[in-house]
Amino acid sequence: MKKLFCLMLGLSMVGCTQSNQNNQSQKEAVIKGEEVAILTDAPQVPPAITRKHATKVIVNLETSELKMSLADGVEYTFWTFGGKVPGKFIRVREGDLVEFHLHNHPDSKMPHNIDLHAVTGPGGGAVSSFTAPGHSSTFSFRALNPGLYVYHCATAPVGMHIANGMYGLILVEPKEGLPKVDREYYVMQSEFYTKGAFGDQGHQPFSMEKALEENPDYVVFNGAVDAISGEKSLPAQTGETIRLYVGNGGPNLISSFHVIGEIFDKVHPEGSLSTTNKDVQTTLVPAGGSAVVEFEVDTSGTYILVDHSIFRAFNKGALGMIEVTGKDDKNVFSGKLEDKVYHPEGSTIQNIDEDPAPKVVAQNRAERLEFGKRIYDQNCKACHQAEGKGLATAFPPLASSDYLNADKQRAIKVILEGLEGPITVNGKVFDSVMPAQRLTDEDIANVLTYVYNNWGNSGQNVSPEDVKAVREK
Ligand code: HEC
Ligand SMILES: [Cu+2]
Repeated sequence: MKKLFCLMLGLSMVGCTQSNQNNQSQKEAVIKGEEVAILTDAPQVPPAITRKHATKVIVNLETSELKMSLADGVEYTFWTFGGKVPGKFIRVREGDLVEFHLHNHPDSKMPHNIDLHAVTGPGGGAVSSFTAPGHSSTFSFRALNPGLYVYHCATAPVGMHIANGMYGLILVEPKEGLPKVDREYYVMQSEFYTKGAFGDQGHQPFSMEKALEENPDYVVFNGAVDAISGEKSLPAQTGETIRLYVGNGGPNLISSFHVIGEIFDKVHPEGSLSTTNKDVQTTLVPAGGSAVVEFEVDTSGTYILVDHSIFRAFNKGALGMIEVTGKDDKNVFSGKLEDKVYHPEGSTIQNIDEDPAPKVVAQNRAERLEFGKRIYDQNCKACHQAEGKGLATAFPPLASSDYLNADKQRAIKVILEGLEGPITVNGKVFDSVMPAQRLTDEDIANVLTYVYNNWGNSGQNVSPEDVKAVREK
């Protein structure tokens, strides 16, 4: 009856036929005032929303195409929302009316648009926001459903716009808000497909072939290798609760998101804030999807964020860090209590059995250093860390290493044959195992010359003949 009445009056169907919930958001349609959204670059998240009513929120986002670093020595022309990859984090409240202004920088070569998964409406806003270089488009939408949503460019070829970096997250906070936590961070995984292999230096163009094969060279958090590790690790203090807004821009891969050494106390799977899983080790983040994870950090140390499809983490870049400082809780974790060499009968140093890399021959010293860096990044960095810093008691430093600098022949032998048993490096004892590295004489000469000529080392040079001499001994 009511429906009929509405139709007769020619009123909108929405007001007449839909459920309580929508009646409520209808009530909220009476919006008070307006505000301009604060947008942030990853890993920062805009402040929590404290207002208790819906409002009109104005979002200004600019697309631009910029040459930036994808990895040490590797450049890529990124297409961006807001000048960084991932794009700016947008935070609104359920019921808000979002007035979206998409500006495409005049220097852009491509038109761009935006499809926000938080939008109810055709294309998620894609058609309405299609914008040529040097133009702006405006459209608005009502944030009906709370949750953490991906947005991305949807201009043809869509895959290419996403592969070049055009994605980000928009959080629609539920009306009642989110529980307070000590820290919130924005982490977004994605892949890059380059003409060259992982670590190949210089400017790398996009490879359509590899994108079609879904075989990326890089899988990264926040748009570059090491964007959130080392000096750029996410800081936290023991006893704090951390909330990570995790997105996956894809374009192709699903992430098995995991934090080494932590258990997620809470997961809102697939970005659904109305669903909570507890005590989770690894959560799937689909391409074009998200998850919100929360955990308390009880004891200090480095906690490593990975895609647990683990070759992506250690060989393609999908690795980040949370650096937790503060009081340790020995009741939660003791740390290493004892370390002894374990020698089962007949054990020998293990060989990592793979074919040596194809031979590239350095023509001069500059090339030897350049190729050496590549070998280092691919073969040594996983253990000896960036800039040869080493890791706690597990991997000795190569930076300013007295052990390394004292004896070139011995260093060559370490790489050829591996090393085990106690050694002292810069006054600290390491008692571990380094597997023999299957590298050519040329590669060993390159990597050692690179290491010797960086990070405060002695500046010695190592030639393939030096390596050959040690190998033949
Ligand atoms: C799987 C981890 C791992 C990889 C990969 C690795 N190392 Fe090591 N390396 C170690 C460990 C562990 C030791 C210490 C062994 C011991 O305690 O006897 C070591 C020791 C050394 C040392 C002597 C100690 C020092 O700090 O000067 C040198 C030199 C060295 N590695 C160079 C390299 C180079 C160059 C590469 C790459 C071609 C490489 N390592 C790859 C784990 C690794
Ligand atoms: Cu685009």
